[in-house]
Amino acid sequence: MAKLKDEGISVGLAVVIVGDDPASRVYVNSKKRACEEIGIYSEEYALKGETTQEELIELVKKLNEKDDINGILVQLPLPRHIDEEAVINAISPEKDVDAFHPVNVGKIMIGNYDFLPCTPAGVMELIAESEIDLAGKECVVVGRSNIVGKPMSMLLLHKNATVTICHSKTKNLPKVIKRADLVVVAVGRPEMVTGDMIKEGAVVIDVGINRLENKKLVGDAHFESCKEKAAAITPVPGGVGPMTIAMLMKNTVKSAKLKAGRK
Ligand code: L34
Repeated sequence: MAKLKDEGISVGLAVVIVGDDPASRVYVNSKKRACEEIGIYSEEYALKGETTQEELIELVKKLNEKDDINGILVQLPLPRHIDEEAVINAISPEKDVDAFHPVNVGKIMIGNYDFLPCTPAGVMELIAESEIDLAGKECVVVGRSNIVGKPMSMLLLHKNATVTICHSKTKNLPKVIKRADLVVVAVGRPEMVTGDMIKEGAVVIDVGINRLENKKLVGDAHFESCKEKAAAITPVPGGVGPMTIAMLMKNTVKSAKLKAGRK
């Protein structure tokens, strides 16, 4: 960051949160803290739950024009009366550090992109750091959300994996998971993948974050039973979640660099 400052590049992130979802509050606070730690200027816009879609889009448009802001993050989920797609579409693709805008989604499909969505990017970083070679590997992604499952599958494909995407209509899910060399679970169902479902020596990446009634935080994989058979497994908490935040920082810095390059 000091090097960027020397080059006259400053980095700024706007974080927008609507309503008072407790989990969103925790994540947004972590994002702001990460900005502080690495020297990114950040602004928080905490809007009331009753905020209208028009008001939110108005704010996004204002942030699109703001010169000291390189990244705009509208924390999801939004209250039900707001159309998330309309809000995402309003974000300038150059400031879309979540990579949710259709322009950025399209670029990822083609494989020539500026930003990757933070959670799948964090997973790829963990895989690379663990020196796992994906070429020709059987990868099973459980969950097909626009935020995780779909882009995740595309990134694995870019690394030459053979990718299977599973969802609620998939027949015999345990059988599909069993053939995976690497399984990514992102469905939001506490501990649904158990040790008996995975292949010996598989890699398990757990994207789920579920808070149980006793306040305990668990993933979509049953850690204790999977750990016995897996070659590697990500814990919850302390696995994919913090990587998501790290990748947001990376995207925001990249956005500032790209802007400097365009000048
Ligand atoms: N726009 N909305 C937008 N961008 C995102 O990238 C997100 N996401 C998801 C929800 N909505 C979003 C996040 O930031 C999920 N997510 C996220 C970020 C951080 C963590 C979890 C999810 C995280 O730091 N998890 C901690 C535990 C935190 C706790 O105590 O609840 C962990 O160690 O996993």
